[in-house]
Amino acid sequence: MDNLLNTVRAKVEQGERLDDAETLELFGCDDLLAIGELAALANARLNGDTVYFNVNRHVNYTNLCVNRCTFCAFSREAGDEGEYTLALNDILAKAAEAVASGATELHMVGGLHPDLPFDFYLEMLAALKADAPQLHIKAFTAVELDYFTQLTGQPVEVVIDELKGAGLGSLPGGGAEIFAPAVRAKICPEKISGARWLEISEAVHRAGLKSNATMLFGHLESHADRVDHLRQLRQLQDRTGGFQAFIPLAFQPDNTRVPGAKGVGGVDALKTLAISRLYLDNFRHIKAYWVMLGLKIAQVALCFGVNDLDGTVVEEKIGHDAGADSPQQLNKEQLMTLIRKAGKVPVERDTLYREVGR
Ligand code: V47
Ligand code: SF4
Repeated sequence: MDNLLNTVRAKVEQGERLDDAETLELFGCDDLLAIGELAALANARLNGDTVYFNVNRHVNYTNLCVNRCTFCAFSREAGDEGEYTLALNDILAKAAEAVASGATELHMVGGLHPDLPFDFYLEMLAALKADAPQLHIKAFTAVELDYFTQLTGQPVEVVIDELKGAGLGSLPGGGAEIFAPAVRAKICPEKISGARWLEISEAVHRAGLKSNATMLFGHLESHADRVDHLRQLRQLQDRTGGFQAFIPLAFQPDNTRVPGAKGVGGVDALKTLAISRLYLDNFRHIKAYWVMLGLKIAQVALCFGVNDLDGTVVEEKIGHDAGADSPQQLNKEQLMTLIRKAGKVPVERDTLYREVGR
């Protein structure tokens, strides 16, 4: 292990890439503090002491979904208890609240609704842009974009152009899950393949929009599956440079149908965040999504290579339906205190990582 850690240290110091075998070995290494220190070093070179956050609001417009991923406690079928679809006026009211609270971003994703036409999404974007032009709309995962191609019969490039024309600003990173087909077949058999997720992300970047990338971890995947996932993201980022942030999402097991899955402990979460920082040398931002990690682990992650804490969120359903015990929202002062108490400098950013305030 000392050999491994010395090799990784030399590579970090010289700005060289980790290879897949080294990265797999790191997942098996018990020296969490050494891995974290190396990740912190790699992060400091890119971002110094700065930790970003934003003031945003999540809106999940519907939980009806024609896919029934076994890890998802959020989705419902028509007629199920708790199913909902927000009316356009409800969505506009939430956007107005977001503006009043100083938000710069609306983060909108939903289930694959069985009946809503593609025009609904275009109208939603146009109405939001008309009502709240100051909000950046980060919306729709690659999974939803693929669904829109099925609804319209149009290629994804056309779907992206229409969404962009209606006001879409960028894409969040959901739907990536874990690319390994054998695991995908168990946790999300109806979802698009990892290859299609990557293809759509590439089309998004070619259209001039930024997006994020996620990895759902702590269910049935192996360490090798995680490395495979990271490898494919690093390769695509080499081609496009269109990813802004990588967000490892810690699996929440309650109310899900993943057999035997227990969720993620703090050591695994911190190690996965740190290794992501070390391997993904072409991602400037590694985000600790406090909703899934819990506030304490998200704060400690700031000393393990992480430089972004996401946002104020306000109303979160996907993680909380699956048992996340984090709060529903944080205000700006709480986020800044968390960051300061980790010895870092909080910087409010907009969606495109421009400074809003320091
Ligand atoms: O794609 C679903 C995940 C994602 C569970 O881009 C679960 O800035 C844990 O992508 N346990 C949606 N995770 C959330 C997401 C996201 C969140 C914050 C910021 C950004 C960003 C993106 O949530 C889904 C899926 O991977 N998810 N169920 C669960 N039980
Ligand atoms: Fe539907 Fe997304 Fe939940 Fe899968 S993760 S069931 S696609 S809402």
